[in-house]
Amino acid sequence: MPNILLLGGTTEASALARLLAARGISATLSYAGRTGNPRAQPVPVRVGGFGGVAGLADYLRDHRITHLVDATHPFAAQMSAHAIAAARLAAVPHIALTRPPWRPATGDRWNNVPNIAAAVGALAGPARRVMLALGRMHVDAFAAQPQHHYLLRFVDPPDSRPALPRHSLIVDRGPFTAGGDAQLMQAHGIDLVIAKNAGGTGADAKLVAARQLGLPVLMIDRPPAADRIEVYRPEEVLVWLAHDADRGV
Ligand code: 3Y8
Ligand code: NAP
Repeated sequence: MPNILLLGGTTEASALARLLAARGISATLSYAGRTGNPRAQPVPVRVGGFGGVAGLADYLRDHRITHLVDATHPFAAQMSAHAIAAARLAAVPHIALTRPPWRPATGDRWNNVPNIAAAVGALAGPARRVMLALGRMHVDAFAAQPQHHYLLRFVDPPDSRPALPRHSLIVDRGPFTAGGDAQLMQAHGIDLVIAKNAGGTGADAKLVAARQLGLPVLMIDRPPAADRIEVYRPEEVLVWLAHDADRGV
């Protein structure tokens, strides 16, 4: 009988959890514990780190996990690297459920940068009104460009005031809508949007809104892809599981 560990925190992970629950396939969804009240799931949930590669390999053995599905975010590079290493150590089949990177469409005004530090560097110059839709984890890096007014959007209220002298803070969780994001950008007089190339449908509203308003986007490219099997749709994970079952795993 399969017993899946699903590393979650994304729309695709939640969609796969629903498919597994509907088929009565045993699965546990794992959150890092980054947000206060993560979405409820139709399968058992565990929250918090595993304690590195060794901790995850122990978890796989101790809980008799038969398949490891990494459905974390494309920028969760450390978790994904640990998943590959721990699956190998524990000899557990591993697959990544991810989403293709966004590609610019007609009318998009993108400027691609390789990482957060390069995005900060690209902000040198006169004050602008910048929508920083990166969540809470990377905000402090932008204190190096304090001249701008930043519109911040966090999932949870921050424990301390963000270290940016001029900012507005929205506490809201996605998925968002293009209409809602366009209204937000106009209300705050935004003239530049900064986004991570997360891919998927839960965070692309701001890109559609920026296109509609003719605003430039500073797009942060995702870390280089790891050497692993990748699928883009939850149904493909079920095919992969069935294939393993045929091989009598
Ligand atoms: C804790 C679990 C689901 C998953 C929903 C998706 C869609 C809505 C849009 C903007 C961009 C951002 C951020 C975002 C979106 C989905 C998805 C997605 C982007 C939750 C969740 C967890 C997280 C972690 C969170 C990070 C943050 C990133 C906010 C739950 C709500 C900016 C990513 O300390 C923090 O505030 C941490 C924030 C990590 C920053 C980052 O580094 O990217 N995601 N987001 C997961 C865990 O503990 O393991 O609370 O329910 C999940 C979702 N957030 O089940 O329906 O993309 O799948 N998440 C980005 O795209 O750049 C918001 O504001 O426009
Ligand atoms: P990260 O930097 O790659 O991981 C840092 C450490 O956090 C990992 O080594 C691991 O700790 C722990 N961790 C990460 N994901 C975990 C999970 N699903 N279950 C248990 N432990 C986890 O990851 P991150 O960028 O902080 O992202 C954290 C979580 O937020 C991920 O689950 C990711 O999917 C989610 N996220 C979602 C979005 C989105 O837009 N949907 C964006 C970013 C992040 P140990 O080393 O102790 O095991």
